[in-house]
Amino acid sequence: MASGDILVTVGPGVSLAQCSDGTDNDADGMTDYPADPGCQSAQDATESPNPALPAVHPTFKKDCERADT
Ligand SMILES: [Ca+2]
Ligand SMILES: [Ca+2]
Repeated sequence: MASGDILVTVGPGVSLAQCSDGTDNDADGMTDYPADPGCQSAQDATESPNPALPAVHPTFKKDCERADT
């Protein structure tokens, strides 16, 4: 890396928020706030849901399979 290369300097201790960096950081097909539901604001540090949302309840699925037999 060239010594003159500087990435993004926002301020001391502040990095560019994933929800405003123009990249689909968590690869869910949606990029940045407000398109990505994981972003609570454009300043949200991550695109991942916070807290993570359980997609399917394991116990619920087990109940369905049991009802099927
Ligand atoms: Ca992003
Ligand atoms: Ca995303």
